[in-house]
Amino acid sequence: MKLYIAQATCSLAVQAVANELGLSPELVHYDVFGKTTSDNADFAEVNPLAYVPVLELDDADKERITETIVISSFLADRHPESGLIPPRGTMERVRMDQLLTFIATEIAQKHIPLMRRLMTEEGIAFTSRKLLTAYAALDARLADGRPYLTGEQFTVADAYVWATMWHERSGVKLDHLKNLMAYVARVEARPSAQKALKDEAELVSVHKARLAA
Ligand SMILES: N[C@@H](CCC(=O)N[C@@H](CS)C(=O)NCC(=O)O)C(=O)O
Repeated sequence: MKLYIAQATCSLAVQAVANELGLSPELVHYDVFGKTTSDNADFAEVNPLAYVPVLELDDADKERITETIVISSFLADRHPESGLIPPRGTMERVRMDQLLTFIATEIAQKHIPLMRRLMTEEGIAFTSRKLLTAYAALDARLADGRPYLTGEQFTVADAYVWATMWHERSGVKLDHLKNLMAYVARVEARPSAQKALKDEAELVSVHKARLAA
C-alpha cells in the first residue's frame, strides 16, 4: 500500500493507525504549498481534490481511498483484534462513527480556515468559539479519568484528535482544558505516534533535499 501524507496534517492520524496495526505502507510526501510529491507523482492525478490522506491499495486496479475517517476505519476494520474500532452494526460503532464525524467537522475542518488566515474578525470569533466548545466536550468526556476518549482502549478517534491538535496554529487557547492536554500528551507518547512523527520528518527532509538539489 502507498499512503500519501503532508506535513503536520490529518494524514498523521492514518500513519498512527497504520503503526498501531504494524502496517508499513510506502509513504509519499505531498507538499501542499509547492504541490510536488516526494516520488514525483502528479498529485492532481492522485487526488483531483488535492488533499491528503490518500491510500493506494495493492490490488490490480491500484484503487485509491480518500477521507481520513474512511481510510482509518478501513484499516482498523481489517484488524478487528486490534480493538482500534468497534465492529460495524453495533451501537458502539454508531457512537464511534458519530465521534469521528464530530472530530472531522467540528474540529479538523474548523481549524483550516483559521490556520490559513482566511477569515474575517467575526469569522475568527465564531469559529474559535465552535472549536472551544468542541474541545471542551472532549475534555468533559475525559473528566472521569479515562485514558482515551472511549475508555481504556486507544482507538482511531484518539489518533484523529491527536493528529489535528492545531490550536496553536489557529490561535485557539486550550491550556485550561487540563484533561484534554494530559490526554494529548498520553497519545503523543505512544510508539505509534512517535513513529509517525519520525517517519514524516525524515520523508519531508528527503523531499526538501531532493527539491534543493
Ligand atoms: N475531507 C478530507 C479533508 C482532508 C484535508 O483537509 N486535508 C488537508 C490536510 S489536513 C490537505 O491535504 N490540504 C491541502 C490543501 O487543501 O491544499 C478528509 O477528511 O480527509
